[in-house]
Amino acid sequence: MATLFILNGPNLNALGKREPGIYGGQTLADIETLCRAEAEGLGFSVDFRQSNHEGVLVDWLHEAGDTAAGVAINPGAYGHTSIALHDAIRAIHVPVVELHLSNIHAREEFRHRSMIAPAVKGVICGFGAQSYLLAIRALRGLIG
Ligand code: CA2
Repeated sequence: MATLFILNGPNLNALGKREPGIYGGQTLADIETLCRAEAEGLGFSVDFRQSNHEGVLVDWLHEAGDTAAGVAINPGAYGHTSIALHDAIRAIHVPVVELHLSNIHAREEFRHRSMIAPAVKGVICGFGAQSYLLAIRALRGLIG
């Protein structure tokens, strides 16, 4: 069974504990459960990971390039800053979809820019936990 990597960046381990008005009340474990059900229904297995460290996310993208069918990434705040994540996505040859829980364009100006958006196949934001499920469906279409 082909595997989707679902990667999560800094502070997403704190979901459900604070800021429910912005990010929803679900924990990352709740979102992982939803992603597994969605992906398995589409014939994929899921490797779901979170790190607060930029270099770890870079390593996981490289690993995905060797072993995964596609990647959905919520880069957290590194999406706004990280040339390293941009380069890592450009370096791999599997489809990558960027996602955010919140609508980053409706928030502070510093969240409007995504450094990785030019390197990914597409961007989904603003749908809460549903953003993850939409990203999985987008990958299904990209992988064919
Ligand atoms: O909307 C998203 O998914 C974000 O990627 C979430 C990031 C934020 O920096 C991005 O701009 C948009 C934040 C991750 C979670 O941060 C928390 C902060 C307080 C309480 C719980 C989580």
